Amino acid sequence: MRQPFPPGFLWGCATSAYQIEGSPLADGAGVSNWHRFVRTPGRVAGGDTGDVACDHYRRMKDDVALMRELGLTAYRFSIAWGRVLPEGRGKVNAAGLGFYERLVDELLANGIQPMATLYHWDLPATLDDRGGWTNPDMPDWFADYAQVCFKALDDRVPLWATLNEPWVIADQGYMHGNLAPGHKSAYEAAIVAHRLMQAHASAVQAYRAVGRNKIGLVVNIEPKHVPADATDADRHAAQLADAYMNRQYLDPALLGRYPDELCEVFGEAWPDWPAAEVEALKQPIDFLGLNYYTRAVVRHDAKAWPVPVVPQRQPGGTYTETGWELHPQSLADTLVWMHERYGGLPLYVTENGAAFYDPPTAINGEVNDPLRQHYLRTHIAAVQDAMARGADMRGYFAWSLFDNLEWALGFAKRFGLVHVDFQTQQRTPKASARYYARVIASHGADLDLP
Ligand code: PNW
Repeated sequence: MRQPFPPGFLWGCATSAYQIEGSPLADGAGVSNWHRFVRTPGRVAGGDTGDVACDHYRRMKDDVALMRELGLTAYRFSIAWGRVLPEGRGKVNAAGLGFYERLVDELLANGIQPMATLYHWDLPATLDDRGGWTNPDMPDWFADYAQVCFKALDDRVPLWATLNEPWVIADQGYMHGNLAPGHKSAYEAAIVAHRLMQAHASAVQAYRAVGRNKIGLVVNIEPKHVPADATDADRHAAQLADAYMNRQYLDPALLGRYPDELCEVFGEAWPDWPAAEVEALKQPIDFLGLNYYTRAVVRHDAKAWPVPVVPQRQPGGTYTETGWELHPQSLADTLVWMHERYGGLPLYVTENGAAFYDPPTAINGEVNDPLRQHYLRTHIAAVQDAMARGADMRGYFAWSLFDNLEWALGFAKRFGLVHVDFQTQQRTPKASARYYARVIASHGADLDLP
């Protein structure tokens, strides 16, 4: 027997501003770090940009109608900081803020609960020019921006997330440099990690002063396994990888400390943060959001940096087009781990999905994506498994509503439940969207594949 989903459990899809909106400079918006990054030769596959993307900024009403057609009860989107504050701070741009007010009103009018993420990687360029997330003033600037959003929207937005995936921001933006701003410095990454958590904590504090709903943090967790013939070196390296990717942000936010292993991971680049500063990172939050895609089976490799591990491909494993192994059991295990380690907080799966390219068939324009349906079915079942094991699950958001700009990978990697023809902007719900609609209609009682 399957665990029934609790009443009020939310069924949603997730997106982010730069990946779908297009019109990046419309109505007085400021230039963002991503607007610049996509214009730096060699940064994004195919030279793709978010200049048009899914043109959601102009098609928002139709897109919400489509969400309603699919039966979504919730929608997770992000607010572009530079639309609200073109200079990053100071003057509020009412027209930019107005877009999100209209979006939220439209969602509510269609019975869809909004979850707003304040930061999903698009930083005003003026702040990037001041050192971006390395700047010690960033936490205050972020809290000021958050405050503007709370004041305008908290009467209508029941769920807020501060940051999307701080690990990706620090690791891919400042350590390895494949995402904006494209820096490669362990020194910067260590500082950025801390500033991000300070920003999160400051925004939560600001929320307590003015907000009346719920606020939480969204992290991506990737469990680290070792192969059956693991050595001590493999096991130790896996533990470092787990500290770096999975505990570096949650431990300070919820336990008020950093994992000890970070000193070893960062070496001399790890600053000796004052204890009081670290404790202040712990601010009570109302929920945790988990973005889960895959696990990794890792081996020690001294050449890898900053954590001496390399992932091992599993013979017989199923891999998506981003090279991620399909492993739903690890979603259940991760949710139970979060539940047990971080005090039984309400949990949402805030992203979960897979890139498979399924071209519309010429005959009837349908997009048949059996692998994505299988992915959804097995991962939603994993959420039930986690509930049976005690996790306090409140909702599930598929990534993503649309095929969209997959950051540095461009438009070629398609995560959407809805296919987007980027020439015509035609939206075609894939078979997985129809499947998900059926799951929602049965409130998760019917997960059978067609
Ligand atoms: C997430 N990793 O990114 C983001 O929140 C989305 O914007 C993105 O489109 C989606 O997942 C699919 O990639 C991630 O390297 C990027 O582990 C990288 C990793 C994880 C998540």
